Amino acid sequence: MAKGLLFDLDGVIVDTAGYHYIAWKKLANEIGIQFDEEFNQSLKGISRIESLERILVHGNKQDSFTHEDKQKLAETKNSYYLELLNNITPNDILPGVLHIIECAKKENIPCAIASASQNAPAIVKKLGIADYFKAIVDPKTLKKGKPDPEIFLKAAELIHVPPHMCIGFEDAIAGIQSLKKAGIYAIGVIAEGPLPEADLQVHSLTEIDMNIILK
Ligand code: B16
Ligand code: MG
Repeated sequence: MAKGLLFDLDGVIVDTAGYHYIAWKKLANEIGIQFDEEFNQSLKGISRIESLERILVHGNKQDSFTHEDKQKLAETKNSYYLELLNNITPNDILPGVLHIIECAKKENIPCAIASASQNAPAIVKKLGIADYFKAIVDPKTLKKGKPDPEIFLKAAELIHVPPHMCIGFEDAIAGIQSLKKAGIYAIGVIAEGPLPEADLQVHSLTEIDMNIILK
């Protein structure tokens, strides 16, 4: 069935959402904005600068900072996040992921990462699985983030597989919408609420039958 596998990172391969939350919360507190874990859910799959914009709107401070201020705030958040990433080891790879990428490797099915995170190459390296991925999309090269289809179309292009012959794995609503607009079969990994727009929903990648996916 699939000739290429496209993976989101946070929430699919590793759970870094908690680290993003701690880092954003620290920054938000410094500028007098409070937000809870429920609001943090709405930042899943959303780029760093767009996440900051949403936090500023949430705190009614959207007009309080210049473009340069916002760039600095985003950099500060990332420095907090990078400190937390030091804790990541291969033990943090989510269940089922290794089995899927190992099967894909054996069958010569290329895999790519389509993450909004500019830290994706460093995270994949820390997890010890960089060699399983033929390509990692650089989100800085994209015009639009998820839910626009651009990131998954780019990932398919980088592994030279037509989108309709790829399968994508995503945990965010915006990511599922991106996959569907790109014409890619979407497997939704449910963490909180359901992902009704996905073609298939699972609670864990251990539920994936690789015989069905690859044959
Ligand atoms: P960075 P994904 C996304 O990862 C996260 O879900 C989102 O919370 C984060 O803001 C975004 O990456 C950007 O991350 O600040 O590291 O560039 O789910 O697209 O893998
Ligand atoms: Mg995600």
